[in-house]
Amino acid sequence: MDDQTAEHFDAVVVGAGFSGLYMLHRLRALGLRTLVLEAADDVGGTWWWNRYPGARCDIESFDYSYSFDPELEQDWSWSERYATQPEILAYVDHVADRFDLRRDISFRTRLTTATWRSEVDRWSLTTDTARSIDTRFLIMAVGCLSRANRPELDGLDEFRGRILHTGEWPHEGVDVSGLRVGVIGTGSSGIQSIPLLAEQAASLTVFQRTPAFTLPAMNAPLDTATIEAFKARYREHREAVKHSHGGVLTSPSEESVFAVEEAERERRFEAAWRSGTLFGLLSSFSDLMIDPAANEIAAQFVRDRIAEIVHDPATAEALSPRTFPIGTKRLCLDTGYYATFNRPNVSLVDLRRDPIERVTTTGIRTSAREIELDLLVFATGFDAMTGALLAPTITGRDGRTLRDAWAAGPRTYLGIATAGFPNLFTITGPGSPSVLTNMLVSIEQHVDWTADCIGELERTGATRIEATVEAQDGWVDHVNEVAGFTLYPTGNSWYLGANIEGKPRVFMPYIAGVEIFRAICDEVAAGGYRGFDISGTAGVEVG
Ligand code: FAD
Ligand code: N01
Repeated sequence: MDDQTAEHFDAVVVGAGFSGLYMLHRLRALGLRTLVLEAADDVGGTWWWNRYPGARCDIESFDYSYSFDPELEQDWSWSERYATQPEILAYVDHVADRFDLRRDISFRTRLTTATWRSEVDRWSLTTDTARSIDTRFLIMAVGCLSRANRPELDGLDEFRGRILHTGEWPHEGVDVSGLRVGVIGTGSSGIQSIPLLAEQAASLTVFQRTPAFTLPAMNAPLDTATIEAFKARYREHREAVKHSHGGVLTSPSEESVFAVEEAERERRFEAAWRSGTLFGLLSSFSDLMIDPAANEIAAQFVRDRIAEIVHDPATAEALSPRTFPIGTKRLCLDTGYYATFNRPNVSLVDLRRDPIERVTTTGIRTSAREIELDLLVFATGFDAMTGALLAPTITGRDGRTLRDAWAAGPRTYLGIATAGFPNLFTITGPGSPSVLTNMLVSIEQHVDWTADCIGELERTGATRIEATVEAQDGWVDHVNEVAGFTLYPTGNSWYLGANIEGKPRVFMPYIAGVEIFRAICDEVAAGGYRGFDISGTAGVEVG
C-alpha cells in the first residue's frame, strides 16, 4: 500500500446499523478521527435492508432502542408495542440527525480488504470504490444477520418471473396483488411476511423445509398514558435490563415443569402464550431448555395451539415442528401466521415429503407437482454471525487471514477480539451473547467496552492490543461448555451454522446471558485487560 495516497484515520468502523452508529458516536467523543464505511445508501443496517411486508421487531419497541442518552429516549415515542420496519428506520434516521452522524459515514462503500501492518501497528484497508485507507483501529460492526443466504436451486436462472430475498427487499415496495407468489422459508422473515403477502396475492404457496415454533405477538398500538408511564421509569428499567439475562425483563421460574400439576402447567403456558413475548414461554419453568422431556411438554403445548387454529388436520400436522426442541432454533413472534393457512388462496408444500426438483421457467417443480409462480420470495435467512465478517479478506499478523484462522469455526476472546488480529474489534461477534438477547443491549455493551478500551490505549500511548491464544482458547472452551449444559446445540439452527452448506458446526453465541457476560468483560478491563497483550509503537509493553 502506498502510504502517500492513503487517507489516514484513527479508527474505521464498518457498518452503519445500530452498532456502527453508536460506535461512531463514542469514538468521536474520545476525539478520534473516525470514518464509517457502509455498503448501503443510508443508515439503518438490518432496518435499511429488510423492507419486506410485515417486518417488525420481536423485542418490544421500548427495549429495542438505544439507552445511552436519557434525552433521546424521552423525546422519541413508539406507536406500537412491536414497531414496524419503517418506524424503526425513522428512529435510526432521527438518531443519525440528532448526533450529526452522517458527515463521517461513507455510504455505498464496501470494505473489501484489510491488512495488518506490524511495523506501524496499523491496518491498511481497500474498498470496492477503490479507496485506500489507513487506520489504527478497525471495528467491524457488520451485523450478525446481514449476509443473505440464497440457496442454489437447479434452474433458478431460467425462471422468467421475479426473484426477491426478504433481506434485500426493493425500496419502492412490491405490489403483489393478482400475482401467484411462492415463499421459500418459514423462519422469522417468512412467518412475518406470509400473512401480509397472502392478503394481497392471487395465490400464495409456502415451501416449508422445517416448520418453526411461533407465538402470537399480541401487537397493539401504544397509547399516550402507557408511553408516559414507561418514560417515567425508563432509567430504572434500563438499569435493570442491563443486568438481566436476555436484555429484557422476565421473571424466570425456578420450578421444574414436573413439580406442578398438569392444570398449573397449562395455566402458565397459556399465560405465556397470551403475553405476546419471545421469552415468556421458555421461562415458565426452569428446565425447559435443559431437559428434553420438559422441553417436549412446552413443544406439545404449541402444537396443540396449531391444531386448534389450523382447520385442515394435515396442514396443521405439517406446520407442527417435531424435529428439534422448542427454543433451540430461534422462536418467532407472529401476527396471524397459522390462521393464514385457513385462507383459500394459501397452500403449503412440505418439502420433506415433496422436495423441490427444480425451478422451471414458469415456477417450481416438486417431486409431486408443478406450481406456476410470478414471484419467488426467498425467506431463507442469512449466513449468520460469521458471513459478513469473512466476506472481506482480513489479513492479520504473519499474513494469516481470518478465513484461515476460523476455518474450523470462529475463535474469539469475548466475541470481540481474535488472536493474530491486533486492533480488530468485532461488535457482537461469535462468542458473545448477541443473537440470544435483545441485540440493542448487547450492542451497547460491546460498543461501550470497545470505546473504553480504545480510550485507555490512547491515554497510555499504547498502539497495539491483541488477544492472547491462551485467553482465546479458554474463552472458546467456556462458550462451548456452557452451551453444552443446554439443549441449544441439539437444534439444526443458524446459531450452529447448520443452515449453510459446508459451514463448520460450532455453537456461536454465548449462552450465559448479558449480566454474566458484562461482569466478565468489566472484570477483564479492570484487571488491566487480562488476556490481551498490549504494547506501544515500538512493541514495548505498556503498563
Ligand atoms: P446490521 O444492522 O446488520 O448492520 C450492519 C451493516 O454493515 C449493514 O448495513 C451492512 O450493509 C454493513 N456492512 C456489512 N459488511 C460490510 C462491508 N464489508 N463493508 C461495508 N458495509 C458493510 N434483534 C433484536 O434484538 N430484536 C429484534 O426484534 C430483531 N429483529 C430483527 C428483524 C430482522 C428482519 C432481522 C434480519 C434481524 C433482527 N434482529 C433483531 C437482529 C438485528 O440484526 C439486530 O438487532 C441489529 O439491528 C443489528 O445491528 P448491527 O448494527 O449490529 O448490524
Ligand atoms: O431466516 P431463518 P430468517 N430450501 O434462517 C429455510 C432475525 N429475524 O430470515 O429451517 C428450503 O430463521 C429454512 O429451513 P430450515 C431472527 O433472529 C427476526 O427467517 O433450514 N428452505 C428456514 O425455514 C431470525 O432467527 C425477525 O430447514 C430453506 C428459512 O429458510 C433471523 O433473523 C424477523 C432452504 C430461513 O429461516 C433469521 O430469520 C426476521 C432451502 N435450500 C428475522 N434454505 C423478527 O421477527 C433455507 N431454508 C424480529
